[in-house]
Amino acid sequence: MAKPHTYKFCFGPWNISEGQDPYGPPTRPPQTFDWKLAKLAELGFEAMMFHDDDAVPNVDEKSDAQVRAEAKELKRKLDDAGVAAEIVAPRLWFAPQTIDGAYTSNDPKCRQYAIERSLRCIDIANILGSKVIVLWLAREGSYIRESKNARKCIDMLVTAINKMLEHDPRIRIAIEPKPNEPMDVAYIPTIGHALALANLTSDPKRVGCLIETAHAILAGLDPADEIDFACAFGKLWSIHLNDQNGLKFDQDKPFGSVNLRVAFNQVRALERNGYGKKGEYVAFDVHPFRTTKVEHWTLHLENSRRTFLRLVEKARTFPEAEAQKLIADRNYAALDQLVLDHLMGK
Ligand code: XUL
Ligand code: MN
Repeated sequence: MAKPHTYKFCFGPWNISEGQDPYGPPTRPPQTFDWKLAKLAELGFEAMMFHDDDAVPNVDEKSDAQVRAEAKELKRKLDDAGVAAEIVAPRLWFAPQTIDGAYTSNDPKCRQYAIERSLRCIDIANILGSKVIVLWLAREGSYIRESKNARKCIDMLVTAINKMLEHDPRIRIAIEPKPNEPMDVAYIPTIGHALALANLTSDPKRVGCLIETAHAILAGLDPADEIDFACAFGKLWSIHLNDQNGLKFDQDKPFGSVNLRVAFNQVRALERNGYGKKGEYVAFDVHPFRTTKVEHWTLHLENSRRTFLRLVEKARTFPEAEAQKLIADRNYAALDQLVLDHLMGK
């Protein structure tokens, strides 16, 4: 029997966050990037994920030469720590130019800004040795539907992605859909939308997706089914595992924290699709609770990995033959209990 593969894990500097929310200030003092990198390496995670300005702070204020020099400096740091750069994502929701959207802004100058920033993000990714650009299309949608022409916006998204594909013939783009927040309604809310959009671009095979558990739940979908759908196209290039308690704000809770069975089914889907065998990482896009003390600051990350690995064991020891018998007999009540008993342990 083939040896079961081991997974490689990853998180971003933003996942060691300070606890601010729309109603209150930070509850923990900020830590330096170097501290976060050291922590990641100490915890035995294999890679870090980046926004362009996590890699090169204040990227908009810097010349191309400066951006390259700083990216090279970061690459040296990562090599010294033995940590890979998983992905780089342009932060297209923070600058004044992206107030009314980035690629789909009604202002052509702002759309141009978003495209230029994305091309720079690719240059940074190349220096860091990362082959995937993640696009969380945060502000591509509307608060007021009449404010934008959604049909034109789809063309604008395609134009922007084509520019990126043209800029670098090797880079791949993984779209991370989310149905809402910060927008009321997003143009690319699900994996189906992301992969359909990929087909409109100039090189569909280089446009895939990243699934985030919380985002799928916010869309009213089961993240395990989203995983199987993306994998049927060979297009799941990264994953943000976390958890979400229903239709609320994006909670980014530790993996499995709300619904262990939904988490189990995501792990099963990853296992049956051989996720990770082509070098893909398991990333945890999780945040500490606001109440977290400084000395417990990385527990949400360690716990997410621990839960993931325990669920891998549960997936690999699932009584498959017994389950198949119950499926053949259409005895789904017994199958339901078989799953629960397996998860709870005897
Ligand atoms: C937002 C989100 C982002 C992306 C990266 O909800 O998940 O952190 O993962 O831009
Ligand atoms: Mn995410």
